[in-house]
Amino acid sequence: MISTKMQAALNEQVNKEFYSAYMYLAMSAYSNTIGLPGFAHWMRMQYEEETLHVTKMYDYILNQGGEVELLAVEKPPKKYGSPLEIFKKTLEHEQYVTSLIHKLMDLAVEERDYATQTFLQWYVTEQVEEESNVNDIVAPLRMVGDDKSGLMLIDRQLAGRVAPTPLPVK
Ligand code: OFO
Repeated sequence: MISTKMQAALNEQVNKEFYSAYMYLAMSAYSNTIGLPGFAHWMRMQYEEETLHVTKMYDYILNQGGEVELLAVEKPPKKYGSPLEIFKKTLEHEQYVTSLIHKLMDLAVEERDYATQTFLQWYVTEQVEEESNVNDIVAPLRMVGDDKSGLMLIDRQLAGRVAPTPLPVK
């Protein structure tokens, strides 16, 4: 069982995860438009991963006897600037999501909601990985700068990202 306040907070986070998915799909489309198919693929995989973050939380609310309320998803921007700016915006976004997860954890601790603390630990760990993955791309992008061949090499590497493993439905 979860409190009404926790239920509302988790529903908010479902919405934020939906926004993440939506934004990465927009970044994928944009990357295609500017001729970077590897970037577009990476962002498409990130979109897939965010949808898993959505449904994992959705399932948890239902499993705790709560009510899911799907809120309106904000429209993401259409353009994201240079290849480096795309990933700098990605990093900023993931840092923001990490702060949201930490706020949720604070609430779970305040409410002595042990089940939700355990559940959220998965997201805390996931955010460390998300930020680290993006940092690993920002660093070489900074290094290559405007060098086209360096950029093409990174694009080819990003094209190799594998699809996320589906999470079990509970
Ligand atoms: Fe759901 O982790 Fe990214 O936003």
